[in-house]
Parts: sequence; C-alpha cells; structure tokens
Amino acid sequence: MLRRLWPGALTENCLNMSTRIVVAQVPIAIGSDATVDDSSNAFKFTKNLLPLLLLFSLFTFHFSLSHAQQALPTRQQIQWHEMEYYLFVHFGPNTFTGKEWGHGDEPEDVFNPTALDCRQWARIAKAAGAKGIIITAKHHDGFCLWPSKYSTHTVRESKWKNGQGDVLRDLSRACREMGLKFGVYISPWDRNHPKYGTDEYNDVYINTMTEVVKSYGPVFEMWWDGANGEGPNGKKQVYDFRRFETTIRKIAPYAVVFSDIGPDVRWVGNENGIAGKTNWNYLDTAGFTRGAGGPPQNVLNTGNERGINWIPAECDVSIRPGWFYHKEEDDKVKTGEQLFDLYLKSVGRGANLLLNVPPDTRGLINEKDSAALMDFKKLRDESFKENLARTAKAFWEFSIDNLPNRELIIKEFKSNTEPGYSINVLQFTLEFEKPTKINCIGLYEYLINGQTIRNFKIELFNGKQFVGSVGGTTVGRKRLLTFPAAEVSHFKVYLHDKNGGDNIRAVTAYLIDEKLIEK
Ligand code: FUL
Repeated sequence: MLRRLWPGALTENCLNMSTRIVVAQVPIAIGSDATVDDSSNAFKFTKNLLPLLLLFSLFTFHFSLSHAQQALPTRQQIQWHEMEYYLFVHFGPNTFTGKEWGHGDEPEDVFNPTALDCRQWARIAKAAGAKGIIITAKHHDGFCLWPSKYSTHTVRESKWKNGQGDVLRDLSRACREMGLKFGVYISPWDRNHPKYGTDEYNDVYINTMTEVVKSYGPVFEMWWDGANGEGPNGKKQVYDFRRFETTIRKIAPYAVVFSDIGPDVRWVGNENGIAGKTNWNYLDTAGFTRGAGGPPQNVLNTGNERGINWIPAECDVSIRPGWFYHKEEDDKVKTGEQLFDLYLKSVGRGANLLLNVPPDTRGLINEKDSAALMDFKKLRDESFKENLARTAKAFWEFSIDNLPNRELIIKEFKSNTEPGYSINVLQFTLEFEKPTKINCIGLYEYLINGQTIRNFKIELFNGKQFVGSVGGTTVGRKRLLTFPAAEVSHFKVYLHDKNGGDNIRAVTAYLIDEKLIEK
C-alpha cells in the first residue's frame, strides 16, 4: 500500500525530539480498503469516497502525463551533477604567443614549455577539491597536444622534448593517479587543417575524436565548442554533428557531451560563471543548432521550465581575464573570495562550475592561481564544515512504510543515488535544539525524480518573533541561500512544486563568514 501525505491539517510527530519537523499531512490510503491514519486531525474517508477517488485518479492521470513529457537525468548525468566543480585547462601555442585565438599558422616550435608537469596540475586540482580536469586537446588553432595521426600540426612537430612529448598521455595518467576524472575539449573549428571547410573534414574530426578517446580515455566529458569560423582556405565548415554524436555515444558511452545545447550538458549562456537564479535542468532544443543558431543566451541561462530534455547548465569561467595564460594578467587572478561568490552563483544555483586555470609558459599552474585555488578551498571548507541542522539530537526520517512509528530524519544527502523519499512534504518546520545563528540555508532536490520545485519561501523565527525570510524559484541539485545572520530557533519552509508532490531531499544550515554573503 502506498501512502501519500498531502498538505492540510498539521500533525506533530515529534515525540521527545529536540529538533522537530512539523509535517502538514492528511494521509490518504490508496488501496481498496481506504484505511487512513486515525489521528484526530487526519482527513477521514467516508461514504463520499467515490467522487474523491475519481478526482484523485484524474489528478494522478494528469500528473503522470505532464511528468512523462519531461526527461529524467541519465545515470551519466547524475554522476556528472555529483561532480559539482572541476578544472578547465587552456593550454597550447596561445600560451606562448599571448593570443586568445591562434591563427593556425603558428610554427609548432612556438609550443615549448620549459618544465611541463601534469602531475603538478593534478595535485593542485585535487588539493583544490576539484573532481576532474578538462583540457583543450585542440583549440581553434588546430594544434594537437598529442601526436595525432590525423594532423601535421602537433606536439610531434615541435621541438618540445624533441617531438616525443604528449600532454594528453601525461595528463590522463596524472588524473588517474590522483583519482580525478579526465575530459577533453576538441574544437571543431580548426584554423590549420587543410581539409577544414570540406566534407572530408567531418571524417577527420571523427577520427581525431576517436583517436583521443581510445588512446587516453575514459573521458567523463566531451566538450564541443560552438565557434565556427573560417579555416585556412577561407571556408567555413558545415559540421556533421549528427555523426559526431552517434560516434561519441559509441566510443564513450559513459561520457557526457557538452555543447550550447547538449545533448547532455548545456552552456550557461555566459562566460562569467553565473547560472540563472531560476535554473531549470530542462531545455527545449527543437529548431536550434549549436553555435550561432543556439537558443537566446537568457534561455540557456535559465533553461525551460517545461522543456523536454534534461540538459543541465555548466558554468565555464576563467580564474583570469583570458582563457590562456598571459603574464600581464598575473595580478588579475580572481581571489578566493571572488571564486566563492561564483560558487554560490553556479553550484549554489544547481549548476556545475568549470573553472579554467591556464598553465603558464613553464607548463605549470602559476603560484598566483594555485594560491587563489587554495583560498577558495579553505573558504568552502570553513563555511560548510558544520551543518548546523545536523547538530540537534534527532532529525526526522521520511519513510513511506512506517511513517507514524518512526522518527523523521532530514538527511544531508551524500549522493544522488541514495534511495529517495517519496512522500509529499510541501511545508515543514525545522527547529533547532536551541536558538542558533545562521546566515546560509541549503535546499536540495532529489534529481532522480526530475526537477519540480518552482518556488519556495523560508520564514525565520526566533521564538514567536519573525526575524526574516528568504525565497526564490528553482532549487535543483543544490540551492544555497545566504542572508544577513540571524538568531533562529526554527524556520518554516514552503515549497511550491509544479507536480503537486514534493521532491525535497535535504535541508542544511550554516553560519558562514559575513563577508561571503552572496554579492
Ligand atoms: C569559447 C572559445 O572561443 C574560447 O577561446 C574558449 O575556449 C571558451 C571556453 O569557449 O567559445
């Protein structure tokens, strides 16, 4: 028998609990005998059961219909959501020429790092709490950081290590050693390849991608940039993305594929690392193409509430003004505090953060960048080390089987693969053991069920006194809300879920350094 709870009369189930959740509930038994909870304020079925059942089945029919139209995340996407934050590495001839977009005619010898050490990159990424690294295996200039069979513009043609060097080999190994995931950016736009602008180039691209995945994979993410300019013969390429897509699915079935419009991960619509305050994981892509033919940037930023496809946003941003290393930007590296603010505006809005940290001409992550990364890590650790909503003696656990008999625990989630709670809790109160100073609350949705919360409100109280409120629209994987610190004895959460059910997975509360409140 499945039991669902509906908002209605308030029932307190908090026997001897110091931290309590007050659940609004009217239990409805869906089954032949229509047994209900007999607590005094529960909704009771009577002879009028039939019309109610009819109404209810109409509602559930509508619910399953609207639900069915929207995709749920794939297993790969769920794993990707859990990665939360990882590094981007732009490295290549531009590192040495000072350009952002190479012309493709740079002599290969330009690429000559004096002390390249991919293990240093991986060590720093790991220490910074990043979960992986995506590298520009080939940027628009066409230079390949590995000795590709399909190009004559590669590390092999450079004097670096007498043509014996291979950045992808070194980095993929270093990532494996450090337990980091490895991903690649292979620019479809190629300003060097003689075949660019002809049909044959699509084969070249497919061969190149296959070579990379087979030689250095597994890759967790394939990054397709949307840029499409002229090649060496002055022609633009008509990319055969359909074939690119079937190929990548075949050779890397466990990877997610990024582009402006997915298929698995979408561009967030800006290069500042900022997701929309409203951020749906759904996107409609019909009629749109990658690059210039993509959806408007504001749509990419917020997604589509009723979109059919599950294509969550990834926030790409550089720690420096440019994507590649330029010495003159050494004093323009973002600070730990600025990175923390970006974290709130990306991960804290349900997106992932792809933070670019470009190695310098030595082939090392510069000291300034690594110092900023460590500050950023420290600020996250200090801010989120203690979930104050956990310090109470008991929490409440949602269970559909024996709800009235068990304590209810709002667990802090560990992973998106934990069993979910399938009851409706659209409003509840979280009460601290004693009044507690907080300035940050986290809400988490259970993505395996999709993304359904359209807006929410949280009211803060100290005893009987109302001390403030915060609210917003979407929640998604993680929604972090910061506000001026307040002494709070309890807070009430009101959720508006578009499917009428609930999809809340966890609630957390923190006291973070006042200077870190979202700017
Ligand atoms: C853009 C590229 O044109 C930039 O050079 C950079 O690689 C950025 C991440 O994507 O579209």
